[in-house]
Order: sequence, then C-alpha cells, then structure tokens
Amino acid sequence: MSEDSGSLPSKNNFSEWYNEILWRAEIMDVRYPVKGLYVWYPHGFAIRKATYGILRELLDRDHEETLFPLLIPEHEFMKEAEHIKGFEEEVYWVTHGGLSKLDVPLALRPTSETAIYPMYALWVRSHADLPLKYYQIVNTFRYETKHTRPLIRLREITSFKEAHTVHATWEDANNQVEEAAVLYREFYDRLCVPIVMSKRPDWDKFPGADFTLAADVIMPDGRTLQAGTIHHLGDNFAKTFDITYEDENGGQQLAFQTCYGISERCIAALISVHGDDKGLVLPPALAPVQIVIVPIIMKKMAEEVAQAAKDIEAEMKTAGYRVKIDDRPLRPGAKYYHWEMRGVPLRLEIGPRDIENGVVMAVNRLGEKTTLPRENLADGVSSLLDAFKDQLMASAVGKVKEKIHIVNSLDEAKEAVETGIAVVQWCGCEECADEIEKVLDVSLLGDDIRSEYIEKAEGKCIVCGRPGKQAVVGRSY
Ligand code: A5A
Ligand code: ZN
Repeated sequence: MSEDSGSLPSKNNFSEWYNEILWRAEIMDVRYPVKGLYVWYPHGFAIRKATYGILRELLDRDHEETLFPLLIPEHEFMKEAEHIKGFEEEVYWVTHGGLSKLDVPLALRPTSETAIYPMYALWVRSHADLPLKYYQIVNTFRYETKHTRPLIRLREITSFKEAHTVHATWEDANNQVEEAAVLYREFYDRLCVPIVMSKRPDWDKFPGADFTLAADVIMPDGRTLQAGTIHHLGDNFAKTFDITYEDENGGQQLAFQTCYGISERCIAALISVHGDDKGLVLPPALAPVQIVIVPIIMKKMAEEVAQAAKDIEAEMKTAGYRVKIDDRPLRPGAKYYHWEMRGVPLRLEIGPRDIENGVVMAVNRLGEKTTLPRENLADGVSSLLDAFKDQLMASAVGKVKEKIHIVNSLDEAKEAVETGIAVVQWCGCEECADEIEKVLDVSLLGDDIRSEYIEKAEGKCIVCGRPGKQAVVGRSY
C-alpha cells in the first residue's frame, strides 16, 4: 500500500481530524524534538507561500516591506512598562555568546515593537515623513505555557506578519486601524474564511495599546481562533522611544502609532474551515496544485490519451494555472484519494471516449462533475474554479451563521457556547464580564462588533440588567 493508506478521522472529531490532516496532507510534521516548534512540509510550505503571497499583495498596495533583527537588547526591551508586563513571562533570552556571558542579554523577539521603534525614532523627522507604513514577515518566539498546537499556539511563530505605522495624530492612527480592519477582512475573504471582528475588552488588549480590534474565526468545534489583531498604540510607545516629528510650525510633536499582526493561524483557519472527511479543501488561489490531470489509460488509444494529457497541461500552464499530470502507474481511485487529501480544487480526467467526444471530464473537490468541451478548455476551467470558490465561501458562511447564537440570558448563553459563540448584552463593567466568564467558562471576546452575520440590537445586560451593548462570548483556542 502507498503512504495514502488509511483514512482521516471524521471531521466531527475535530481535534483528531486536525492532528491527522496535518501529516496526511503533508502540511506540518510535529515530530521535531522541541515543544511548540514544528516543521513545514513542502506542500504545507507551498500553501503558506500562496497565502502570504496574497497578504503581501494586499499590504504592498500602500505599505513597504522591511526586515529587522531577531535579537533585541534588554535595555530596549525593558523600556515600555505595560509591554514588559504583558510579555515578560513569554520571552526567551540569549545570555551567552559561545562560552562567554553577554554583557547585555538579548531577547528573541516575541513581537518587534522594541526592535523597530528605536529605529523609527531615528527615521521619523518631519511631518513629511508621515504616515510611515512598514511591515515585515518574520519568525517570533513566545514561551507559551498553554497547550501548544501546530499552526495555532506556537513557541516559534514562523510566519508572523507585523505592520507598524506612524502618524501625526491620534485620529490619523485611528483611521489606519479602520483601514487595517478592511485589509484583514479582504485577506480573509480571499481565503473564503468568514471572520467576526470586535473590540477586545480593556483587560485583554495588547500590552501597551490604547485598544485592540481582533478578528476571530469560528472553528468547526465552535471554539474561536483569534486570527489577527489590530492595535491602536496611541502615543504610548512614542513617549517611551522618543518618536517625534517636526510639525508645519517647526514645533516637535509626539507621533501616534498602530501595529497589526497575523500569524500562521490564518492557515489553521483555512484548513479547518474548508476541510472535510476526505482531507483538505482549498480555494483555488491558495492551492499549490490547482488542477490535476488524470489520464485514463486503457489498451485502446493509450498514446493519444497520454498526448492529450500533455496538451491539456500545456494549455493550463499557459492560462496561468498550477497544474500537474498524475501518470503514475496507480489505479485512478488511488490517485483521486491522493489529490483529494491535498485539497486540489479541480481534477480533469481524459480517456479514449472523451477524446472521441471532444470533451474533458472535470470533477471539483466536492465531487461535482461537469463535462467540458475540449475546445477552449481554459475558459470552462476558469468558470468552474470561480464557481467553486464562491461555493466554498457560501458554505463557510452558512456554517458560521449556524454557530452564532443571539441570546438573552446566561442560561441561553451557556447552551450556545457549547456549539459556537453567543452574542449577549453586556453593560461594559468588569464584574459582569467576570461573572459571564466564570459561569460560562468562556472568554468575553469583545464589543463594538463588526460582522455582517450579527444584526445590531439593544437590550439589558444579562448579568445586572442595566442597559447593555452587544458583546461576543465564546470558548477560544
Ligand atoms: N505586534 C502586534 C501585532 C502583536 O504582536 N499582536 S499579537 O500579540 O496580538 O499577535 C498577533 C497575532 O499573532 C495574534 O492575533 C494571533 O493571531 C497570532 N499569535 C499570537 N501568539 C501566537 C502563537 N503563540 N502562535 C501562533 N499565533 C500567535
Ligand atoms: Zn452588567
């Protein structure tokens, strides 16, 4: 038997399914001998490349890419009090160079504010330098003490996209926060992954920020995954790192900043939202192989069939698709299994009868068959792939809507969070949030909800009965 033998656990057992698909679809190998560190297989890495290609494309519209060092000197790291408090338990320290103890211990960046902002203090001179919008895609290290999980809770985040912007005023920075929210929404749209955005409560904001917006993905088991965050940093870091600019009148002004990050959790979301019992299901834009051609070789016309497969491959390449012929000496069923596991959106089958009829059989990853005319095949393929993408989005939206429960009491909320998230009314005070979190064993994810799946409504706090505002609560990863 090939390496493909055996099958996935049902996606209803989401946790098992997730662990198995990572190796069966060749995304991550979890056998690396350091806890919380994992290895990208080439196929997983190709998905990463496509995903981050989209993220780069969106950012490159009006950001510039840069690259800062991994190591941060202790004195810079220790400058911003709130920031230190938030991260001190998660930092790895480099203390030695060879056998000698370093004079200045160096932190492995858990995030790069304290690496970047001392340089921003040098770079930002005048109002003409603003806004400044840079980003980098790097690895970061966090000594996570909660249960580590591939792509979800890592000690080495290998794919940390962090953007850091500088503005003249608090309002300008706030507009950037809104722009980042639109950008993240567009990014997740491209992944066909629905998100729910909200404003994290004050006690859950990024250490050193004025406030934090977060994009949560509702996973198949109903738990939420924080798959991106956007922080308004106010002038907190500017004060600490002395980031000032000269205004039009020659006066020195403190700058205002934002930062926003996405990690490979976006790939965990992509896999989890779309996958099924047969394996990965990938939207065409994210698929390392978008089309697999399976020639149906029989005694009759074997050469013509092989040639037709090659011609189709060439045509698909010319049309810009990532395409593969599978002409291995295996049963067609074994090939289908192999490519379905890896999430290939479209399979083209060509056999003697198809050649005679001037057609190609197309089967999408959800098993739907279409007979396409051989002539102008790329046009037929293009519309099938477009429709397939729309179908994935519609199906993902359908599933998310089922998992959002608008409730009116703690009891209803308790039931709701067993299968998804609850939208409750909350007065905004910390005591009531504590009560909700304690009774339901959930997190209060946020208020100021931005989601087309949640209709705005007013009501009374489900704990104290005072006037409330909508808030999302759920069990999070
Ligand atoms: N400098 C800002 C952008 C920052 O560090 N924000 S953050 O701490 O919220 O991280 C950004 C995103 O990285 C989070 O929203 C989350 O999606 C992801 N992330 C955080 N810790 C992670 C971990 N240990 N493993 C994987 N992803 C993580
Ligand atoms: Zn209340």
